[in-house]
Amino acid sequence: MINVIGLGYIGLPTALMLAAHGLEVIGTDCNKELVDTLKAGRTTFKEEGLDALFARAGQAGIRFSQQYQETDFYIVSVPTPYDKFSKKVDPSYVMGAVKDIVQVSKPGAVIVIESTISPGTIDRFIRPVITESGRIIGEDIHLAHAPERIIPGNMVYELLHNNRTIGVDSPEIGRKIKDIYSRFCQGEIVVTDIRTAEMTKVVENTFRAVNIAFANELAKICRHDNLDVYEIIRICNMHPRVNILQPGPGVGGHCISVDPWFLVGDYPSLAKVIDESMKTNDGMPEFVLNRIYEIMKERGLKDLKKVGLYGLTYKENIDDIRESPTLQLLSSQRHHLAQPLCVYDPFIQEDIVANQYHDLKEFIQDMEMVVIMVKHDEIKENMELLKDKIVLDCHNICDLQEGYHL
Ligand code: SAJ
Repeated sequence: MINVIGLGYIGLPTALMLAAHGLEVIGTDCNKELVDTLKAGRTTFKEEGLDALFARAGQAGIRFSQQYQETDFYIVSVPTPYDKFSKKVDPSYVMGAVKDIVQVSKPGAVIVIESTISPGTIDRFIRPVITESGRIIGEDIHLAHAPERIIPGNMVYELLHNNRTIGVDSPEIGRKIKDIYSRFCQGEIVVTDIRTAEMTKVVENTFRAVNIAFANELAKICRHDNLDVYEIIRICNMHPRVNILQPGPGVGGHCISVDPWFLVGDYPSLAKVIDESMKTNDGMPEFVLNRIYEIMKERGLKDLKKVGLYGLTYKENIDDIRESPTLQLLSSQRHHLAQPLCVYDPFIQEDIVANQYHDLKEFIQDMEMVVIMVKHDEIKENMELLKDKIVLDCHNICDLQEGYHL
């Protein structure tokens, strides 16, 4: 039996996928409300294909509990927040989970940590937790790191098709873990050591963050000279060895906007390009805010209540607002003591910010200027609503005659 600890964005789909592929699974989470919701037959967030997978796993007999189970295989996918000031990962949830597992685990149990951790976390924080409990690593308990790689918005597909990395202390445990993930994973599964697995995960997200920062910097350079950054990137990407990502209003989510900071936090005198890149990305919401003020001045707009931000989530077609560029922009605006801009997002039903709308038509009708912060399909399908509005398109999705770009 597999006990999946932590049923959030990663743990839940992983637990469901394992159960749907014939393994006995119990999902554990300390949040009673979350466990009750799952037991009542409802998923806890929106994701393409998740409800269908939930139904399959339910038929296969998946169970949910607040209790850790006595078994010999654990997957840990609890949150790893980071400290904004020290830029270091907070491993306390992972440490807590491992501490609780060793109280109940069977001899020789395997603990696979899927949560993203900074390189060295297992040696520095997790191994001591096990040693202090009196258990011997490699005999009573085996540790592994199999970092998750699935992208919100396409998680179910990527769980099935992405390649995976498994970091272990011994090839034998690597084979055992590989057998389990192979039940559903159609990608290649690489077995390596734990330090390498920790590093690869953070490096993958850092690569993407640096590439996006490069695109954002190009957007600023092109703005300075009134050049079309999208056309320039499109043409450059026709070169066989160039692949530049897209500029945007900021980088959100709990991965690309967080993980690279672990390297800056741990190697401050070495991670220079990464540090600058993260600062560039973090500066984008403020850049958009200045663009808004600039356009308002040019068009003679005075009333901030007539300026609306379309989109609150950190990216398109999902309901996750963690580190969202729109929230960052609103927070910058608060520093300027300005009246808050209006906001609308089809994926956010509850009121989480001031001046929030819940109906697209009403929102656009009330605005003179609309800023596209998130490229949800909804706005792409309703472009005609924007025809008499001043539009600042931060994603190059509108066919703008007279609109504005980043
Ligand atoms: N973004 C841009 N320009 C782009 C692409 C993205 O500005 O060209 C912005 C998005 O709008 C968003 C942010 O970057 O605000 C992050 O979005 P994302 O789609 O790039 O990535 P995440 O954070 O949703 O998921 C990433 C993925 N990592 C990589 O692709 C290397 C995913 O595979 C990881 O599993 C995930 O992080 C994670 O959990 O670590």
